[in-house]
Amino acid sequence: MDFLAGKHIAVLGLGQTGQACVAYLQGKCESLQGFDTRTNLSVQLPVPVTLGPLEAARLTQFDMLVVSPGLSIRSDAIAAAAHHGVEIVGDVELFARLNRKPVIAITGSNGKSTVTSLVTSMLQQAGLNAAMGGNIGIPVLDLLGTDADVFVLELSSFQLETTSSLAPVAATVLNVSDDHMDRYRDFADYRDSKLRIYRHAQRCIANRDDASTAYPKALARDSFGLEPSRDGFGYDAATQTILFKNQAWLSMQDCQLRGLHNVANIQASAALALALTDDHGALQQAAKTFKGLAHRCELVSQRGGVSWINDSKGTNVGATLAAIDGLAPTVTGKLVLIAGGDAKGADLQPMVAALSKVDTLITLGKDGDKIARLHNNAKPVTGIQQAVSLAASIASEGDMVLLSPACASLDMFRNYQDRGEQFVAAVEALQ
Ligand code: UMA
Ligand code: ADP
Repeated sequence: MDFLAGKHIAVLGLGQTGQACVAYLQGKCESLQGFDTRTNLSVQLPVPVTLGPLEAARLTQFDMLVVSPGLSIRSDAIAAAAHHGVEIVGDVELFARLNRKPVIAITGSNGKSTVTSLVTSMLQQAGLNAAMGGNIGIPVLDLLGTDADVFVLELSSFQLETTSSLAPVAATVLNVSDDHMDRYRDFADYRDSKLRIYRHAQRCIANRDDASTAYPKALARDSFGLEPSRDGFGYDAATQTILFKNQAWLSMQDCQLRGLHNVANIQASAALALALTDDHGALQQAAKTFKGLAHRCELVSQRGGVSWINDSKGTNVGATLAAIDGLAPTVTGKLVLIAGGDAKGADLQPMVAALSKVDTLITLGKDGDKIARLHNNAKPVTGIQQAVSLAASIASEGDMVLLSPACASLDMFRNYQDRGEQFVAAVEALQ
Protein backbone atom coordinates (compact mmCIF):
# COMPACT_ATOMS: atom_id res chain seq x y z
CA MET A 1 0.00 0.00 0.00
CA ASP A 2 3.11 2.16 -0.05
CA PHE A 3 2.10 3.63 -3.39
CA LEU A 4 -0.84 5.38 -1.71
CA ALA A 5 0.95 6.85 1.31
CA GLY A 6 1.37 10.62 1.24
CA LYS A 7 -0.60 10.98 -2.01
CA HIS A 8 -3.25 13.55 -2.79
CA ILE A 9 -5.84 11.54 -4.72
CA ALA A 10 -8.99 12.45 -6.66
CA VAL A 11 -11.63 9.87 -7.53
CA LEU A 12 -13.27 10.88 -10.81
CA GLY A 13 -16.79 9.51 -11.31
CA LEU A 14 -18.87 8.62 -8.30
CA GLY A 15 -20.97 5.73 -9.58
CA GLN A 16 -20.43 2.14 -8.44
CA THR A 17 -16.70 2.24 -9.20
CA GLY A 18 -16.04 5.65 -7.67
CA GLN A 19 -17.93 4.81 -4.50
CA ALA A 20 -15.94 1.57 -4.07
CA CYS A 21 -12.70 3.52 -4.65
CA VAL A 22 -13.59 6.13 -2.02
CA ALA A 23 -14.51 3.37 0.45
CA TYR A 24 -11.19 1.64 -0.13
CA LEU A 25 -8.89 4.66 -0.30
CA GLN A 26 -10.26 6.58 2.64
CA GLY A 27 -7.63 6.78 5.39
CA LYS A 28 -4.92 5.21 3.21
CA CYS A 29 -3.68 8.38 1.46
CA GLU A 30 -2.83 11.97 2.40
CA SER A 31 -6.06 13.48 1.04
CA LEU A 32 -9.05 12.26 -0.94
CA GLN A 33 -11.68 14.10 -2.98
CA GLY A 34 -14.50 13.02 -5.28
CA PHE A 35 -15.61 14.53 -8.62
CA ASP A 36 -18.44 13.73 -10.99
CA THR A 37 -19.50 15.62 -14.10
CA ARG A 38 -23.15 14.86 -13.39
CA THR A 39 -24.90 17.67 -11.55
CA ASN A 40 -27.98 15.64 -10.65
CA LEU A 41 -26.09 12.98 -8.70
CA SER A 42 -27.14 12.40 -5.11
CA VAL A 43 -24.38 10.57 -3.25
CA GLN A 44 -23.46 10.79 0.40
CA LEU A 45 -19.70 10.31 0.68
CA PRO A 46 -17.31 10.89 3.58
CA VAL A 47 -15.03 13.06 1.37
CA PRO A 48 -15.40 16.51 -0.29
CA VAL A 49 -17.36 16.16 -3.56
CA THR A 50 -17.41 18.49 -6.57
CA LEU A 51 -20.13 18.07 -9.20
CA GLY A 52 -20.12 19.55 -12.71
CA PRO A 53 -17.57 19.90 -15.51
CA LEU A 54 -14.01 18.78 -14.67
CA GLU A 55 -11.44 21.59 -14.64
CA ALA A 56 -7.82 20.97 -15.58
CA ALA A 57 -6.59 23.59 -13.09
CA ARG A 58 -8.15 21.60 -10.22
CA LEU A 59 -7.04 18.17 -11.43
CA THR A 60 -3.40 19.12 -11.91
CA GLN A 61 -3.15 19.69 -8.15
CA PHE A 62 -3.45 15.97 -7.38
CA ASP A 63 -0.77 13.25 -7.45
CA MET A 64 -3.15 10.59 -8.73
CA LEU A 65 -6.54 10.49 -10.49
CA VAL A 66 -8.58 7.31 -10.12
CA VAL A 67 -10.83 7.50 -13.18
CA SER A 68 -14.14 5.63 -13.51
CA PRO A 69 -14.80 3.67 -16.73
CA GLY A 70 -17.69 5.94 -17.72
CA LEU A 71 -15.29 8.90 -18.11
CA SER A 72 -12.90 9.12 -21.04
CA ILE A 73 -9.25 9.63 -20.09
CA ARG A 74 -9.01 11.58 -23.34
CA SER A 75 -11.36 14.29 -22.10
CA ASP A 76 -9.60 17.67 -22.02
CA ALA A 77 -9.22 18.07 -18.25
CA ILE A 78 -7.97 14.50 -17.61
CA ALA A 79 -5.61 14.59 -20.61
CA ALA A 80 -4.23 17.93 -19.37
CA ALA A 81 -3.62 16.48 -15.89
CA ALA A 82 -1.83 13.47 -17.41
CA HIS A 83 0.29 15.81 -19.52
CA HIS A 84 1.17 17.67 -16.32
CA GLY A 85 2.50 14.41 -14.79
CA VAL A 86 -0.48 13.40 -12.68
CA GLU A 87 -0.74 9.60 -12.50
CA ILE A 88 -3.94 8.26 -14.12
CA VAL A 89 -5.24 4.88 -12.95
CA GLY A 90 -8.52 2.97 -12.69
CA ASP A 91 -9.92 0.76 -9.95
CA VAL A 92 -8.58 -2.38 -11.68
CA GLU A 93 -5.05 -0.95 -11.59
CA LEU A 94 -5.38 -0.29 -7.84
CA PHE A 95 -6.69 -3.85 -7.43
CA ALA A 96 -3.77 -5.24 -9.45
CA ARG A 97 -1.23 -3.50 -7.23
CA LEU A 98 -2.90 -4.69 -4.02
CA ASN A 99 -4.09 -8.22 -4.83
CA ARG A 100 -1.86 -11.27 -4.21
CA LYS A 101 -4.28 -14.01 -5.32
CA PRO A 102 -4.56 -15.60 -8.80
CA VAL A 103 -6.69 -13.74 -11.32
CA ILE A 104 -8.37 -14.94 -14.50
CA ALA A 105 -9.17 -12.01 -16.80
CA ILE A 106 -11.78 -11.85 -19.55
CA THR A 107 -12.53 -9.23 -22.15
CA GLY A 108 -14.14 -9.14 -25.59
CA SER A 109 -16.95 -7.31 -27.30
CA ASN A 110 -19.44 -10.07 -26.47
CA GLY A 111 -19.71 -13.06 -24.18
CA LYS A 112 -17.75 -11.54 -21.25
CA SER A 113 -20.43 -11.96 -18.59
CA THR A 114 -21.36 -15.44 -19.77
CA VAL A 115 -17.72 -16.60 -19.71
CA THR A 116 -16.96 -14.85 -16.42
CA SER A 117 -19.91 -16.62 -14.76
CA LEU A 118 -19.14 -19.98 -16.35
CA VAL A 119 -15.43 -19.90 -15.41
CA THR A 120 -16.45 -19.08 -11.83
CA SER A 121 -18.89 -22.04 -11.79
CA MET A 122 -16.25 -24.34 -13.29
CA LEU A 123 -13.65 -23.40 -10.67
CA GLN A 124 -16.18 -23.76 -7.88
CA GLN A 125 -17.20 -27.16 -9.22
CA ALA A 126 -13.50 -28.09 -9.10
CA GLY A 127 -13.44 -27.17 -5.40
CA LEU A 128 -11.84 -23.72 -5.62
CA ASN A 129 -13.26 -20.74 -3.73
CA ALA A 130 -13.68 -18.47 -6.76
CA ALA A 131 -15.34 -15.05 -6.80
CA MET A 132 -16.14 -12.89 -9.83
CA GLY A 133 -16.15 -9.14 -10.31
CA GLY A 134 -15.40 -6.19 -12.57
CA ASN A 135 -17.63 -5.04 -15.42
CA ILE A 136 -20.11 -7.77 -14.52
CA GLY A 137 -21.29 -5.42 -11.77
CA ILE A 138 -19.11 -5.99 -8.71
CA PRO A 139 -16.36 -3.33 -8.36
CA VAL A 140 -13.04 -5.16 -8.15
CA LEU A 141 -11.91 -3.37 -4.97
CA ASP A 142 -14.90 -4.92 -3.17
CA LEU A 143 -13.32 -8.33 -3.84
CA LEU A 144 -10.17 -7.59 -1.85
CA GLY A 145 -11.81 -8.09 1.53
CA THR A 146 -13.42 -11.42 0.61
CA ASP A 147 -12.10 -14.87 1.51
CA ALA A 148 -12.02 -16.07 -2.12
CA ASP A 149 -8.85 -17.91 -3.23
CA VAL A 150 -9.09 -16.84 -6.89
CA PHE A 151 -10.75 -13.97 -8.74
CA VAL A 152 -12.43 -14.09 -12.15
CA LEU A 153 -12.60 -10.59 -13.65
CA GLU A 154 -14.74 -9.30 -16.49
CA LEU A 155 -12.91 -6.28 -17.90
CA SER A 156 -14.25 -3.70 -20.33
CA SER A 157 -12.06 -1.81 -22.79
CA PHE A 158 -12.60 1.27 -20.62
CA GLN A 159 -11.27 -0.53 -17.53
CA LEU A 160 -8.30 -1.91 -19.46
CA GLU A 161 -7.31 1.57 -20.68
CA THR A 162 -6.42 2.57 -17.12
CA THR A 163 -4.83 -0.77 -16.16
CA SER A 164 -1.13 -1.46 -16.68
CA SER A 165 0.13 -3.95 -14.07
CA LEU A 166 -2.53 -6.68 -13.93
CA ALA A 167 -0.78 -10.06 -14.25
CA PRO A 168 -3.47 -12.73 -14.67
CA VAL A 169 -2.69 -16.46 -14.63
CA ALA A 170 -4.82 -16.63 -17.79
CA ALA A 171 -6.42 -13.98 -19.98
CA THR A 172 -8.62 -13.97 -23.06
CA VAL A 173 -9.99 -11.58 -25.64
CA LEU A 174 -13.09 -13.50 -26.71
CA ASN A 175 -13.81 -11.52 -29.88
CA VAL A 176 -13.60 -7.95 -31.17
CA SER A 177 -16.36 -6.25 -33.14
CA ASP A 178 -17.51 -2.64 -33.32
CA ASP A 179 -18.64 -1.27 -29.96
CA HIS A 180 -18.26 2.00 -28.09
CA MET A 181 -17.08 3.72 -31.27
CA ASP A 182 -18.16 7.01 -29.70
CA ARG A 183 -15.18 6.60 -27.29
CA TYR A 184 -12.49 5.42 -29.76
CA ARG A 185 -10.74 6.88 -32.79
CA ASP A 186 -11.34 3.73 -34.84
CA PHE A 187 -11.61 -0.06 -34.60
CA ALA A 188 -7.84 -0.53 -34.14
CA ASP A 189 -7.86 1.91 -31.25
CA TYR A 190 -10.72 -0.04 -29.59
CA ARG A 191 -9.03 -3.41 -30.23
CA ASP A 192 -5.72 -2.18 -28.79
CA SER A 193 -7.40 -1.27 -25.52
CA LYS A 194 -8.71 -4.85 -25.27
CA LEU A 195 -5.36 -6.45 -26.15
CA ARG A 196 -3.85 -4.73 -23.08
CA ILE A 197 -5.29 -7.67 -21.09
CA TYR A 198 -2.50 -9.94 -22.47
CA ARG A 199 0.39 -7.66 -21.39
CA HIS A 200 1.54 -9.54 -18.26
CA ALA A 201 -0.64 -12.66 -18.58
CA GLN A 202 1.02 -16.01 -17.87
CA ARG A 203 -1.27 -17.75 -20.39
CA CYS A 204 -3.01 -16.04 -23.32
CA ILE A 205 -6.09 -17.62 -24.85
CA ALA A 206 -7.14 -16.39 -28.29
CA ASN A 207 -10.08 -17.09 -30.58
CA ARG A 208 -8.74 -18.79 -33.75
CA ASP A 209 -11.81 -17.56 -35.67
CA ASP A 210 -11.12 -13.90 -34.88
CA ALA A 211 -7.66 -12.65 -35.83
CA SER A 212 -8.23 -9.47 -33.82
CA THR A 213 -7.95 -11.50 -30.60
CA ALA A 214 -4.45 -12.84 -31.29
CA TYR A 215 -1.62 -12.07 -28.88
CA PRO A 216 1.58 -10.51 -30.21
CA LYS A 217 3.72 -12.75 -28.00
CA ALA A 218 3.01 -14.95 -25.00
CA LEU A 219 4.84 -17.27 -22.63
CA ALA A 220 2.11 -19.86 -22.76
CA ARG A 221 -0.71 -19.84 -25.21
CA ASP A 222 -3.90 -21.62 -25.92
CA SER A 223 -6.81 -21.13 -28.25
CA PHE A 224 -10.37 -22.03 -29.07
CA GLY A 225 -12.34 -22.09 -32.31
CA LEU A 226 -15.16 -23.71 -34.23
CA GLU A 227 -12.99 -26.03 -36.36
CA PRO A 228 -11.10 -29.13 -35.18
CA SER A 229 -7.58 -28.25 -34.03
CA ARG A 230 -4.54 -30.00 -32.58
CA ASP A 231 -4.19 -27.10 -30.14
CA GLY A 232 -6.61 -26.19 -27.39
CA PHE A 233 -10.34 -26.46 -27.94
CA GLY A 234 -11.99 -27.21 -31.27
CA TYR A 235 -15.43 -28.24 -32.51
CA ASP A 236 -16.94 -30.94 -34.67
CA ALA A 237 -20.09 -29.34 -36.08
CA ALA A 238 -21.44 -32.59 -37.53
CA THR A 239 -21.68 -34.26 -34.12
CA GLN A 240 -22.05 -30.99 -32.15
CA THR A 241 -19.08 -32.02 -30.03
CA ILE A 242 -16.49 -29.80 -28.38
CA LEU A 243 -13.00 -31.25 -28.88
CA PHE A 244 -9.92 -30.87 -26.70
CA LYS A 245 -6.67 -31.52 -28.57
CA ASN A 246 -8.81 -33.24 -31.22
CA GLN A 247 -10.46 -35.65 -28.74
CA ALA A 248 -14.21 -35.54 -27.98
CA TRP A 249 -14.59 -33.45 -24.81
CA LEU A 250 -18.26 -32.43 -24.42
CA SER A 251 -21.46 -32.84 -26.44
CA MET A 252 -23.43 -29.62 -26.86
CA GLN A 253 -26.55 -31.79 -26.71
CA ASP A 254 -25.77 -32.32 -23.00
CA CYS A 255 -25.59 -28.55 -22.43
CA GLN A 256 -28.34 -26.02 -21.88
CA LEU A 257 -26.57 -23.15 -23.68
CA ARG A 258 -27.50 -22.89 -27.35
CA GLY A 259 -25.89 -21.41 -30.47
CA LEU A 260 -22.38 -21.46 -31.90
CA HIS A 261 -21.40 -18.37 -29.91
CA ASN A 262 -22.03 -20.40 -26.77
CA VAL A 263 -19.82 -23.21 -28.07
CA ALA A 264 -17.06 -20.60 -28.16
CA ASN A 265 -18.02 -19.37 -24.69
CA ILE A 266 -17.79 -22.89 -23.20
CA GLN A 267 -14.45 -23.52 -24.96
CA ALA A 268 -12.96 -20.24 -23.74
CA SER A 269 -14.21 -20.83 -20.20
CA ALA A 270 -12.66 -24.29 -20.06
CA ALA A 271 -9.35 -23.07 -21.52
CA LEU A 272 -9.21 -20.36 -18.83
CA ALA A 273 -10.20 -22.65 -15.96
CA LEU A 274 -7.53 -25.19 -16.96
CA ALA A 275 -4.93 -22.62 -15.85
CA LEU A 276 -5.95 -23.36 -12.25
CA THR A 277 -7.27 -26.93 -12.27
CA ASP A 278 -6.87 -30.09 -14.31
CA ASP A 279 -10.21 -31.51 -13.20
CA HIS A 280 -11.79 -31.84 -16.66
CA GLY A 281 -14.79 -33.71 -15.20
CA ALA A 282 -15.66 -30.73 -12.99
CA LEU A 283 -15.42 -28.32 -15.92
CA GLN A 284 -17.66 -30.53 -18.07
CA GLN A 285 -20.21 -30.87 -15.26
CA ALA A 286 -20.34 -27.08 -14.77
CA ALA A 287 -20.78 -26.54 -18.52
CA LYS A 288 -23.66 -29.02 -18.62
CA THR A 289 -25.60 -27.43 -15.77
CA PHE A 290 -24.98 -23.76 -16.66
CA LYS A 291 -28.31 -22.24 -17.66
CA GLY A 292 -27.05 -18.94 -19.07
CA LEU A 293 -27.74 -15.47 -17.70
CA ALA A 294 -30.91 -13.39 -17.77
CA HIS A 295 -31.32 -10.98 -20.74
CA ARG A 296 -28.98 -13.09 -22.94
CA CYS A 297 -31.00 -15.04 -25.55
CA GLU A 298 -33.37 -15.94 -22.71
CA LEU A 299 -36.61 -17.75 -23.53
CA VAL A 300 -39.20 -15.80 -21.51
CA SER A 301 -42.52 -17.08 -22.89
CA GLN A 302 -43.99 -19.63 -25.27
CA ARG A 303 -47.55 -18.32 -25.15
CA GLY A 304 -49.61 -19.41 -28.15
CA GLY A 305 -46.69 -21.41 -29.51
CA VAL A 306 -44.66 -18.21 -30.12
CA SER A 307 -41.14 -18.15 -28.63
CA TRP A 308 -40.44 -14.76 -27.02
CA ILE A 309 -36.71 -14.25 -26.51
CA ASN A 310 -35.18 -11.52 -24.34
CA ASP A 311 -31.69 -10.67 -25.60
CA SER A 312 -31.67 -7.13 -24.20
CA LYS A 313 -27.93 -7.55 -23.47
CA GLY A 314 -27.42 -7.63 -27.24
CA THR A 315 -26.08 -4.07 -27.06
CA ASN A 316 -23.92 -4.09 -30.19
CA VAL A 317 -24.04 -5.41 -33.73
CA GLY A 318 -21.84 -8.47 -33.02
CA ALA A 319 -24.13 -9.65 -30.22
CA THR A 320 -27.25 -9.35 -32.35
CA LEU A 321 -25.58 -11.18 -35.24
CA ALA A 322 -24.71 -14.02 -32.84
CA ALA A 323 -28.28 -14.09 -31.52
CA ILE A 324 -29.83 -14.20 -35.02
CA ASP A 325 -27.33 -16.74 -36.35
CA GLY A 326 -27.72 -18.90 -33.25
CA LEU A 327 -31.52 -18.78 -33.04
CA ALA A 328 -32.76 -18.48 -36.64
CA PRO A 329 -31.99 -22.16 -37.44
CA THR A 330 -34.27 -23.21 -34.54
CA VAL A 331 -37.33 -21.29 -35.83
CA THR A 332 -39.90 -23.26 -37.80
CA GLY A 333 -42.04 -20.20 -38.68
CA LYS A 334 -41.28 -16.49 -39.04
CA LEU A 335 -38.64 -14.51 -37.16
CA VAL A 336 -39.64 -11.09 -35.83
CA LEU A 337 -36.76 -8.95 -34.58
CA ILE A 338 -37.12 -5.94 -32.27
CA ALA A 339 -34.00 -3.75 -32.50
CA GLY A 340 -32.78 -0.18 -32.03
CA GLY A 341 -31.57 2.20 -29.35
CA ASP A 342 -28.23 4.04 -29.20
CA ALA A 343 -25.86 2.45 -31.73
CA LYS A 344 -22.86 4.25 -30.14
CA GLY A 345 -21.53 5.27 -33.56
CA ALA A 346 -21.20 1.68 -34.85
CA ASP A 347 -21.18 0.71 -38.51
CA LEU A 348 -24.55 -1.05 -38.95
CA GLN A 349 -23.86 -2.45 -42.44
CA PRO A 350 -22.63 -5.85 -41.11
CA MET A 351 -26.24 -6.47 -40.03
CA VAL A 352 -27.51 -6.70 -43.59
CA ALA A 353 -26.81 -10.42 -44.17
CA ALA A 354 -28.28 -11.50 -40.82
CA LEU A 355 -31.35 -9.30 -41.34
CA SER A 356 -32.18 -11.33 -44.43
CA LYS A 357 -33.19 -14.10 -41.99
CA VAL A 358 -35.67 -11.74 -40.33
CA ASP A 359 -39.24 -11.61 -41.70
CA THR A 360 -40.39 -8.50 -39.86
CA LEU A 361 -38.12 -5.92 -38.25
CA ILE A 362 -39.61 -3.69 -35.56
CA THR A 363 -37.41 -0.70 -34.69
CA LEU A 364 -37.31 1.79 -31.87
CA GLY A 365 -35.01 4.33 -30.22
CA LYS A 366 -32.48 6.93 -31.31
CA ASP A 367 -30.91 4.88 -34.12
CA GLY A 368 -33.91 2.66 -34.91
CA ASP A 369 -34.43 4.36 -38.27
CA LYS A 370 -30.84 3.61 -39.33
CA ILE A 371 -31.47 -0.12 -38.77
CA ALA A 372 -34.91 0.10 -40.41
CA ARG A 373 -33.25 1.33 -43.62
CA LEU A 374 -31.40 -2.02 -43.87
CA HIS A 375 -34.61 -4.11 -44.24
CA ASN A 376 -37.51 -4.10 -46.66
CA ASN A 377 -40.18 -4.95 -44.06
CA ALA A 378 -39.34 -2.60 -41.21
CA LYS A 379 -41.93 -1.10 -38.89
CA PRO A 380 -40.84 1.76 -36.59
CA VAL A 381 -42.58 2.09 -33.21
CA THR A 382 -42.23 4.54 -30.33
CA GLY A 383 -41.65 2.21 -27.37
CA ILE A 384 -41.18 -1.35 -26.14
CA GLN A 385 -44.89 -1.85 -25.35
CA GLN A 386 -45.84 -0.85 -28.89
CA ALA A 387 -43.12 -3.16 -30.21
CA VAL A 388 -44.49 -6.11 -28.23
CA SER A 389 -48.13 -5.36 -29.22
CA LEU A 390 -47.16 -5.13 -32.88
CA ALA A 391 -45.08 -8.32 -32.68
CA ALA A 392 -47.98 -10.15 -31.02
CA SER A 393 -50.32 -9.10 -33.82
CA ILE A 394 -47.89 -10.48 -36.44
CA ALA A 395 -46.59 -13.67 -34.78
CA SER A 396 -48.39 -17.00 -34.68
CA GLU A 397 -47.59 -20.59 -33.65
CA GLY A 398 -44.06 -21.63 -34.61
CA ASP A 399 -42.80 -18.04 -34.87
CA MET A 400 -40.15 -16.37 -32.75
CA VAL A 401 -40.05 -12.78 -31.47
CA LEU A 402 -36.50 -11.78 -30.58
CA LEU A 403 -35.59 -8.60 -28.71
CA SER A 404 -31.91 -8.15 -29.60
CA PRO A 405 -31.43 -4.40 -30.07
CA ALA A 406 -27.81 -4.22 -31.39
CA CYS A 407 -27.76 -0.95 -29.44
CA ALA A 408 -27.32 0.43 -25.95
CA SER A 409 -30.50 1.12 -24.01
CA LEU A 410 -29.66 4.42 -22.35
CA ASP A 411 -31.61 6.61 -24.80
CA MET A 412 -34.90 5.11 -23.53
CA PHE A 413 -34.22 2.96 -20.46
CA ARG A 414 -32.22 3.02 -17.22
CA ASN A 415 -30.05 0.15 -18.49
CA TYR A 416 -30.29 -3.09 -20.45
CA GLN A 417 -31.89 -4.87 -17.46
CA ASP A 418 -34.66 -2.25 -17.37
CA ARG A 419 -35.22 -2.68 -21.13
CA GLY A 420 -35.37 -6.48 -20.76
CA GLU A 421 -37.69 -6.29 -17.75
CA GLN A 422 -40.06 -3.90 -19.59
CA PHE A 423 -40.06 -6.30 -22.55
CA VAL A 424 -40.88 -9.28 -20.34
CA ALA A 425 -43.61 -7.30 -18.51
CA ALA A 426 -45.19 -6.30 -21.83
CA VAL A 427 -45.10 -9.93 -23.04
CA GLU A 428 -46.67 -11.13 -19.80
CA ALA A 429 -49.39 -8.46 -20.07
CA LEU A 430 -50.51 -9.66 -23.52
CA GLN A 431 -54.18 -10.78 -23.56
N1 UMA B 1 -20.75 9.47 -15.91
C1 UMA B 1 -20.79 10.81 -16.09
N2 UMA B 1 -19.94 11.59 -15.38
C2 UMA B 1 -19.06 11.08 -14.49
C3 UMA B 1 -19.01 9.70 -14.31
C4 UMA B 1 -19.87 8.90 -15.04
O1 UMA B 1 -21.59 11.33 -16.87
O2 UMA B 1 -18.32 11.89 -13.88
C5 UMA B 1 -21.68 8.62 -16.66
C6 UMA B 1 -20.97 7.66 -17.62
O3 UMA B 1 -20.77 8.23 -18.89
C7 UMA B 1 -21.92 6.49 -17.65
C8 UMA B 1 -22.53 6.47 -16.26
O4 UMA B 1 -22.31 7.77 -15.74
O5 UMA B 1 -22.96 6.70 -18.58
C9 UMA B 1 -21.90 5.44 -15.34
O6 UMA B 1 -20.46 5.59 -15.40
P1 UMA B 1 -19.54 5.13 -14.17
O7 UMA B 1 -18.14 5.20 -14.59
O8 UMA B 1 -19.93 5.87 -12.93
O9 UMA B 1 -20.02 3.62 -14.02
P2 UMA B 1 -20.09 2.71 -12.70
O10 UMA B 1 -21.38 2.92 -12.02
O11 UMA B 1 -18.85 2.90 -11.93
O12 UMA B 1 -20.13 1.27 -13.39
C10 UMA B 1 -18.92 0.82 -14.00
C11 UMA B 1 -19.27 0.19 -15.34
N3 UMA B 1 -19.95 1.18 -16.17
C12 UMA B 1 -19.37 1.68 -17.29
O13 UMA B 1 -18.32 1.30 -17.71
C13 UMA B 1 -20.14 2.74 -18.03
C14 UMA B 1 -20.18 -1.00 -15.10
O14 UMA B 1 -20.37 -1.66 -16.34
C15 UMA B 1 -19.51 -1.97 -14.15
O15 UMA B 1 -20.42 -3.02 -13.87
C16 UMA B 1 -19.13 -1.25 -12.87
O16 UMA B 1 -18.29 -0.13 -13.17
C17 UMA B 1 -18.35 -2.16 -11.89
O17 UMA B 1 -17.09 -2.49 -12.42
C18 UMA B 1 -21.63 -1.44 -17.00
C19 UMA B 1 -21.42 -1.10 -18.46
O18 UMA B 1 -22.35 -0.63 -19.11
C20 UMA B 1 -22.47 -2.73 -16.94
N4 UMA B 1 -20.22 -1.35 -19.02
C21 UMA B 1 -19.96 -1.14 -20.44
C22 UMA B 1 -20.40 -2.34 -21.25
O19 UMA B 1 -20.51 -3.45 -20.69
O20 UMA B 1 -20.60 -2.18 -22.47
C23 UMA B 1 -18.47 -0.92 -20.64
P1 ADP C 1 -20.95 -9.11 -22.57
O1 ADP C 1 -20.76 -9.22 -21.09
O2 ADP C 1 -19.64 -9.09 -23.32
O3 ADP C 1 -21.90 -8.04 -22.99
P2 ADP C 1 -22.79 -11.37 -22.44
O4 ADP C 1 -22.27 -12.69 -22.01
O5 ADP C 1 -23.54 -10.57 -21.47
O6 ADP C 1 -21.59 -10.51 -23.04
O7 ADP C 1 -23.68 -11.57 -23.75
C1 ADP C 1 -24.29 -10.44 -24.37
C2 ADP C 1 -24.90 -10.83 -25.69
O8 ADP C 1 -23.85 -11.05 -26.62
C3 ADP C 1 -25.69 -12.14 -25.67
O9 ADP C 1 -27.02 -11.91 -25.40
C4 ADP C 1 -25.50 -12.70 -27.06
O10 ADP C 1 -26.45 -12.13 -27.94
C5 ADP C 1 -24.13 -12.18 -27.46
N1 ADP C 1 -23.01 -13.12 -27.25
C6 ADP C 1 -22.71 -13.86 -26.15
N2 ADP C 1 -21.58 -14.55 -26.34
C7 ADP C 1 -21.12 -14.21 -27.56
C8 ADP C 1 -19.98 -14.58 -28.34
N3 ADP C 1 -19.05 -15.42 -27.86
N4 ADP C 1 -19.85 -14.04 -29.57
C9 ADP C 1 -20.77 -13.18 -30.06
N5 ADP C 1 -21.86 -12.81 -29.39
C10 ADP C 1 -22.04 -13.31 -28.15
